[in-house]
Amino acid sequence: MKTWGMIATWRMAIEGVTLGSEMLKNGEKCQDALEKAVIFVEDYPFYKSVGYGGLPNEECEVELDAAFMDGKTLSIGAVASIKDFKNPISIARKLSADRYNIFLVGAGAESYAHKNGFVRQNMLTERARKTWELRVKEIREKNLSPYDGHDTVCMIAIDQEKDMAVATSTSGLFMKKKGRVGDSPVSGSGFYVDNEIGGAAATGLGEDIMKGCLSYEVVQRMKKGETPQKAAQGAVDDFSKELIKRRGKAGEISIVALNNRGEWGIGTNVEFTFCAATPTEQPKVYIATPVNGEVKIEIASEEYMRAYKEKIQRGI
Ligand code: SD4
Repeated sequence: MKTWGMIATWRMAIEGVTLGSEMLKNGEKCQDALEKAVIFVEDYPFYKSVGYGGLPNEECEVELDAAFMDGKTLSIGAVASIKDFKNPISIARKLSADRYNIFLVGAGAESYAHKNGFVRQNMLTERARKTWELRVKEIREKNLSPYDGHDTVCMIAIDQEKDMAVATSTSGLFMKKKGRVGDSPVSGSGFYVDNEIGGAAATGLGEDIMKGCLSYEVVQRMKKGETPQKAAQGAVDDFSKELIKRRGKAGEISIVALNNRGEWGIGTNVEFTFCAATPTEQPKVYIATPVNGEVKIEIASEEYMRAYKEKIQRGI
């Protein structure tokens, strides 16, 4: 049997992974499977940290970051702080075909998207605006830290021809400063993939993930022969300790990894959900919980899935 595989961050990726894994099973390319899978997440209004319905910055604008990398050619395309375009992942993928100007930000990214016919859309939903208003009120009344509510969708895939790719898409940190960019569109930090080894992608506090170039680090650990699980968990543990030693604290960090044999693994320093599919595993949601230096990985129960759905659609 020819192998293929897909892994993605967070529960929100399951419908996309289901779509993408069908394509991989049918022999389609990993790049197409990833783009289609990420578009599903971007378009779904109740996923509040990616694409349409993503949570806004402190000025109530939805600024999005996305990246795409091809493991065969090492081509990269990325956009950051882009506003009012429906599918940032497709813009990032298109940029990855270019020789120069592969990472565009803000007005430059918007102008490129406009000239290349990408669909414009106001990405701020009524629901996201209400959430923003509530948060502003809470911050004022309870003196809370505004930075919270994040979840990037990151997906890595290998197809039957053993080609690999990775894609990320996010609205970044809720209440971020205008123009703030996290790790998700930054090569080596938010994502990395090399057909000859494997790929990794990160979610969590971008400010900390970037300090350790963690996706590249995981790929290099796999290059030395570590399994995706050992590489990802080892990189997260070692770097979290390093951050604590030098700075007194470490942000939330979770990483998904897939090697070029289609084996997957994850690393995390907080409870984290992810989705995976291979020829022998139906697309599933898993819950990873760090306990005493180990990570427990369980399949999400039907009750968990029901409660999640109810929670994301609940009135605000
Ligand atoms: C960022 N890493 O912009 C992203 C946010 C995220 O789970 O993934 N949060 O820093």
